[in-house]
Amino acid sequence: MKKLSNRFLLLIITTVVALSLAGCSGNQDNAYTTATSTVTPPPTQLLRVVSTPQTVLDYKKASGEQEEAKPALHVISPAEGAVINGPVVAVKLHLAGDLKGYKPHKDPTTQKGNHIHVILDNEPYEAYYELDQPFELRNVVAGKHTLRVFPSRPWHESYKNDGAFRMVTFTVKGGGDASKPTTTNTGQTMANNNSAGSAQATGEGKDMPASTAGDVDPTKPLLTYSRPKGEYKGAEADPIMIDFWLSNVRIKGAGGEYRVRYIIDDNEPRYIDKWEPVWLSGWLAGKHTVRLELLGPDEFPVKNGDFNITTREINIMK
Ligand SMILES: [Cu+2]
Repeated sequence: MKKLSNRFLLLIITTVVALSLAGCSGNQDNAYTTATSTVTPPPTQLLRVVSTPQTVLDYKKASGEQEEAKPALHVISPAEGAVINGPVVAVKLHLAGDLKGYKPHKDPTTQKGNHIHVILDNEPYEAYYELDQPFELRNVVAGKHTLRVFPSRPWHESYKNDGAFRMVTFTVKGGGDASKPTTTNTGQTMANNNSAGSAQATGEGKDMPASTAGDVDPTKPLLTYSRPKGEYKGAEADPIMIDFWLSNVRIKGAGGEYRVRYIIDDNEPRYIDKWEPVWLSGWLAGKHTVRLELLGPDEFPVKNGDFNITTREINIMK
């Protein structure tokens, strides 16, 4: 919207300059040429789908058979349907399945490593690296909530095998202060709850009303937005990966009737028919919106709470 109005403003300026020059010379064609050559139009962002970047291919090679792991995640706490008194919710996960050496852990030198994506309601995820250390949600507002978790690789691509993804619904009574963000015990923002300034400060695009679950049916088709999120700098800003989780859905490319649609900024919608990451190149510096939708057989977004249409803001610094 902002971009459009900027472009519109530029058009007006160009026209005004052109008309005033036209007034001087009395030759409108000539004047227009002069005016447009002195005003540079804003560059257009032309995104294209590219192959997996070499750095990620190198990562995959280095992680060996872990790429074939089938991690199974279990949510010990909060239990499905739990009613929790007070604004603090302890998250306890148990990782099992065919791990082939897969273990969440942040390498202190590289600050990267396997981790679990933890999503409260439909907020951007937070990373959980050390499962033997506590992960707490603080200042959770009263009401019904969902928690979604799934294992992820160092470059944030999720594992997509059966059992990797879990969702639980729980209710908080006597919850926190909705004018303040919901955070983790380490101070990461889980939900901004519309408190002043913090969305800007974190750059995570968590500027949303007090976070609650909506009416999500775990047995119905569900798209879980995972990436992109937050800020991208330097080499990590190009290409950028779109990644998501699909539940109770067979996508078109696998013989089903569902499609994923994405819209970047105000651009033309594009479609994803395979459940795998999409790498996009050609981003311009600045803020962008990324919208992911799950479309049903009728080509309309599938209603399931508000989770099947998700828009995030990302910030690209170059
Ligand atoms: Cu991640």
